[in-house]
Amino acid sequence: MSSIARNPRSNPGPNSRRELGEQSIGSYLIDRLQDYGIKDCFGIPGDYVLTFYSQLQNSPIRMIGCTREDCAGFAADAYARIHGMGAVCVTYCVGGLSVANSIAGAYAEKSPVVLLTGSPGLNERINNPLLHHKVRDFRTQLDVFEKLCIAATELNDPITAFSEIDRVLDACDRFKRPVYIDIPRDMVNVVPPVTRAYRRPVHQEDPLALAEAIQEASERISRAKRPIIIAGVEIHRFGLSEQVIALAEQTQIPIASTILGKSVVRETHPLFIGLYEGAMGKSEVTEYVEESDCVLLLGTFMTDINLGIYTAKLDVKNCIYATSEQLEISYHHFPKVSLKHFLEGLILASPKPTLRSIPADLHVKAPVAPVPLSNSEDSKGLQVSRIIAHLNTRLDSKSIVIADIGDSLFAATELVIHDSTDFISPAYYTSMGFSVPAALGACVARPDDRVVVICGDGAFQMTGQEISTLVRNGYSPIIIILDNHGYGTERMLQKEAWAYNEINVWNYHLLPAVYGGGKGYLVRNEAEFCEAIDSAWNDRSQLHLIHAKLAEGDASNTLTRLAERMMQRVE
Ligand SMILES: Cc1ncc(C[n+]2csc(CCOP(=O)(O)OP(=O)(O)O)c2C)c(N)n1
Ligand SMILES: [Mg+2]
Repeated sequence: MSSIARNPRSNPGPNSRRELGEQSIGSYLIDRLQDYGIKDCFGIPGDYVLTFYSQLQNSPIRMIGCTREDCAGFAADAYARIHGMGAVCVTYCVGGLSVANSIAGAYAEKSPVVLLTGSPGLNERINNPLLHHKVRDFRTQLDVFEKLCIAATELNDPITAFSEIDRVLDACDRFKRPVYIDIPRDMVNVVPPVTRAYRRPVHQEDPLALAEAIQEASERISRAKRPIIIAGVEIHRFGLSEQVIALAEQTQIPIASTILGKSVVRETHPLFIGLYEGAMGKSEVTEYVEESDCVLLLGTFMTDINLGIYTAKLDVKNCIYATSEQLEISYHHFPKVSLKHFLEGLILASPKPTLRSIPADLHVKAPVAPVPLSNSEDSKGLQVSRIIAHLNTRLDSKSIVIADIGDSLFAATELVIHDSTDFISPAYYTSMGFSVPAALGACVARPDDRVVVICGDGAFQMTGQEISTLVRNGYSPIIIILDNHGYGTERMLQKEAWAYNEINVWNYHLLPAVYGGGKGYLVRNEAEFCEAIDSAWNDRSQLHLIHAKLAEGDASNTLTRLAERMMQRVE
């Protein structure tokens, strides 16, 4: 996973400020985006945002045109997860409302995305005319994004515009959630009669609560005979991997992770024992975690998927639950304590729990190349678990794996993420179609890394056309489409074989010809897959699209276990 060292910024102030009456609202916004390390912006223009688009185009920020606004949103989300903050710029309502689902996902999974949008000029709104793209009234789009973002503003007043930009960008950085900035088109070039001396906001913390929390947590950890750390996605978002590893190494407490937090610590670390997913996960990991008398949940979201559809059995009285939003130790709540300061305080307090040994079957081993299947085994057809086993041996610290929703995600949990490989997936919000546009965001954020996408055929049919933008910009990701002619995950949740879970089967491997670049492969067995992945891995000159036709009824072990749990709820 990207270490914070690769994150270029953290709550910076402006580099330089101009004199009173010299800077327009649009230009100030562009400066401030760059202060937060934003170098690229995804989107699609439209007349209400053209003036601002032209300003962006003339700035050092690189504009990346996408095929759809929701794709631009997913790309910005992945860019933000890797780079620290991302941006998407779209036009009023037709663009904004198309990107709403991507922004909702960024909110749910804490990804700091700035949504920039234009809107009708204030002078055009007099007498409430029926201007194109308007829905109910001129505020409709703002109203929607006030619900989907941590902060939202319409820059409709020159006097407050600069401070509004600062307020909203600060919130994005602080809460790692998306924000919304709307510039009416006649405000972009307005030069406010003010200068803005940016002041870093002071976040209220309570040192007494912090000291008491550290003392209580430290005493509990020292008394523990079977402690465990469960590291969640916030550890990555807030750049705290080093602190979690330091705490684990100092106390020798074993570490598990959640699906959403997969790869927040390198999975070949000797203290790492695997993913904790309640009854959905490997039973050895589940038992080891649930037998604990002191569970440190660090930056973990208690979501249904993370907790194996709520099959996790964690006793609150044994838990220390620390996130950026709350700190609970057993039944005690500690307000105004920052996750970072809590972790740093615990490291200083240096608690000494009983050493907990890790059974041999929980030691995560570095992957070894799978033995090729015998002819009789291979006659079953291509299995997703075998694809994952082969991929496992290819990944290194320059790989970024992006898994879509469906068996792509469940099977990918079997990957061992080593060194600082990134693993990105919308594992909580679970919106299909994330992976291909997210690959664009990842390629833009880290062009030297190798991006590997694992995507179901259903998910691919939603947003796969973003391959076009990848080709246009000369990127070379490897995209593996798992073709089971439909919604395999949904099929597993129902006993009957419903036609609505079937989809039209495409010749995915022929798409590079349509998009004007890249190489396609059709693979039907393991030998063909190995040949294709060899060829793809060795060629960085173009995009590779591997159309993997799976054996009929194939599913990963994780999906099989999950389906059993979910069926009990769905039916
Ligand atoms: C945008 C969106 N629409 C619908 C769903 C519901 N859903 C979850 S998994 C799934 C099927 C996924 O099919 P595919 O991408 O082919 O992956 P598979 O399950 O076959 O591995 C559906 C429709 C969703 N999660 N997201
Ligand atoms: Mg499918």
